[in-house]
Amino acid sequence: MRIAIPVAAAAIALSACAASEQAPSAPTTTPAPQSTPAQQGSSHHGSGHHDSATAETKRVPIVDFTFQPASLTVPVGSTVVWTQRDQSTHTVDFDDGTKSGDMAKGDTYRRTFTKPGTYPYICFYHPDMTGKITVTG
Ligand SMILES: [Cu+2]
Repeated sequence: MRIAIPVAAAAIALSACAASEQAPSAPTTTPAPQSTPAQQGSSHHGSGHHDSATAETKRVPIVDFTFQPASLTVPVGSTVVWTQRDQSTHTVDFDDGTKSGDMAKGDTYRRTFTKPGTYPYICFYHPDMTGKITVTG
């Protein structure tokens, strides 16, 4: 009679009730030597959010005399790649003076945006072809 009780308790502890049964006898308060949250957490506080949005590479095909999309927003540091898919020659001419030069079909032009701001551009040959890159900091 006295033997049956501890055997039953052990069986239960090993199966369903393991978590609650082990709580009192669980290892003491320093179980995780691998990561030290205090170190990482405190040194990284007060400077806003995480590191700013990750720079991306975005593609803007030039198709049917349009930039697709005509308006694009990217985080600072991003690169935009225009791919010319029309038979007609096009350009990407920014208001700030940065120009792609003539782009024939199949040509690509890329620009990396290192400062936040708004960067409108047009096609030299087709002034109604307009686009805009918005760079967020
Ligand atoms: Cu054009």
